[in-house]
Amino acid sequence: MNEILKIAVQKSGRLYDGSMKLLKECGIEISNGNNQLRVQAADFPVEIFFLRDDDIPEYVQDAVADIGFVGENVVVESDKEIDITEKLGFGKCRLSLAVPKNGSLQQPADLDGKRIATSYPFILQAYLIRNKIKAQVHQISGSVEIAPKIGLADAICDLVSSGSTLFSNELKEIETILFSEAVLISNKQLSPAKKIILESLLFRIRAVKKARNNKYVLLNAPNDKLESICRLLPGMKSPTILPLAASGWSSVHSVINESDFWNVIEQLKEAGAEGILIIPIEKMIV
Ligand code: PRT
Ligand code: ZN
Repeated sequence: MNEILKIAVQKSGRLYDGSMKLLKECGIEISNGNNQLRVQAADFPVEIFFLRDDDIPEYVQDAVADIGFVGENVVVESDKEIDITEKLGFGKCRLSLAVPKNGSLQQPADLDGKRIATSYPFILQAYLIRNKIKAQVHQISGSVEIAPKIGLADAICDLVSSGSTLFSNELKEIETILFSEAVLISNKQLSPAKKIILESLLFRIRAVKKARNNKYVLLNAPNDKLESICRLLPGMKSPTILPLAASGWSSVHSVINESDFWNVIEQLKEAGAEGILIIPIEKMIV
């Protein structure tokens, strides 16, 4: 029988859409119209298992699934024997300590002797030991942000993304304990055949991630400005330069990184570029 790689994905919740989008962009079409627990892809040797995110590390450790897409926060908290193989670039958040906005607690050391509510007791306890803070950890499974208001705790340790939950509960962040995003985790004893499928999937994931982080740029430049413009656009190897029908002008094509995108565009304009077009890239293989 041909091998199939079993992938665990969150059944519903914050990571579901990002996981399914990534698989789709990797050319893996899954139809989960009937809300099934497991679905086989038609065009790639993988089977998707839809699970609660908290169960994914254990299932991957125990080889119920071969790999999984899950938040790094859940992986670290679960402390299972698995490999973190790739960061996936979505589901970004941070696990932070937060305290009442107008209270006397200002910094982590002030938490000595205090009570902290969290759904991440393992990560929090390790942080407290590392920083020699003697606080009581109260494990609660949801709505951690209301714990100080109802008198259950003096501070919280919870996930933050936009910060609006903290804001509306009159809490402020005083320390980030962990930065997290969705990661691909793998079982430590994959068969050689499964490793080959995983390598092929990783190749596609990396091409998608790279494309998301880059944009294709097309612009017109007077020939006497080409040198300075090309210096701003190293591209994958070097920019492509094609003559325009109008004499003395060229069209320059290249790739720029999302992170310095606006900065580079401004510099290109200053250097004499005109008619700048920015186009999303679907896949990028270097
Ligand atoms: O049902 P299941 O157990 O599978 O899902 P779940 O309810 O345990 O998890 P879910 O779907 O809420 O989150 C899944 C994963 O998404 C988490 O493990 C994180 O890796 C990631 N993630 C990213 C977040 C957030 N951002 C996030 N903001 N998970 C939770 N939150 C919560 C946070 O706990 C707090 O209540 O959102 C609130 C804060 O958000 P802001 O935007 O107001 O700061
Ligand atoms: Zn969960």
